Amino acid sequence: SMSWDMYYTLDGINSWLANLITAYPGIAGIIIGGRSYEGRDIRGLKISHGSGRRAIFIEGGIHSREWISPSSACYIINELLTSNDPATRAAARDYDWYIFPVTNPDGYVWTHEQFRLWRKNRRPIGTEFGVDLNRNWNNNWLVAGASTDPASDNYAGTGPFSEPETLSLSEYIRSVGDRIDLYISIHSFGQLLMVPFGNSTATYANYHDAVNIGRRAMGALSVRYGTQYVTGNIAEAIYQATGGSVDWVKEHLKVPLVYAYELRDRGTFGHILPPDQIRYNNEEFMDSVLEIIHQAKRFG
Ligand code: 0X9
Ligand code: ZN
Repeated sequence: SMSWDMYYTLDGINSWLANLITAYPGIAGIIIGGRSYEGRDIRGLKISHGSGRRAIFIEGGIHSREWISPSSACYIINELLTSNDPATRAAARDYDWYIFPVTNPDGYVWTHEQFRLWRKNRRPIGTEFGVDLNRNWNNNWLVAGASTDPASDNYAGTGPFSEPETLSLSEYIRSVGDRIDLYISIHSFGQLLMVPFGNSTATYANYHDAVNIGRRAMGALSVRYGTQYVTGNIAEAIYQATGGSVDWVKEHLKVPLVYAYELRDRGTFGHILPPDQIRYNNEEFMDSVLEIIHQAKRFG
């Protein structure tokens, strides 16, 4: 089983997932959200206690240096399969869960083997490398907070969905489609919970419900260790940035609840979050996801 005081490599995460499908046959199954530029599978886990349920979709590790993101996605998987907590067990049984801990596998391997702070994928573009996979989705592509310079950390790519990771993952998400009740994109750092859109503070049908549910979830997150998050629209809470996954999911699939997390911390350690905070971060994150589910039922 996974320990929550260290970060795992891609191989470590993948063999842990492989062990789970053996340990939980008929409940946990490997899903493949496509393939990376360098040919790695985008591997995830579907957890389902029966067919035809509404779905919760969780995408981690699109920015490879944000190591706490895959870890927290794995923690959710582990809780859904092993917890005895009644709310967790109900959540596991009530939904089909689609969880991809590492949606940028090439970048993740690069951060472990060559350069700890690598953010983008690893496609060569001229003499440079990498597209920011959270600027490459086909929604307001290149409109704000994105670069046309392949040397930039915010390079948006050669066109919308120019990258195999975003193209194939988006097709996978679309295949789950209107069964999705809740979509979560996990990033770090900053302790923020954000709702679409990335370039506009304009509201939409359930905008205020989404923010209210988010605020309550961040209240639940703070209970265990007092960790404070700020909830709000992306453009307001962090900066304008378009071409991100959550904007595409909200705009094109009309998913009712769509959130992007920026997990711990607020900058003391930043992307190099010490391993002794992994467990606390992941526990409080799980608390907040359960509260989103609980609140979503109240708001309908
Ligand atoms: O810049 C980003 O992509 C995210 N921040 S990070 O520090 N993790 O890189 C913010 C994502 C907000 N979501 C969208 N702009 N769609
Ligand atoms: Zn990020």
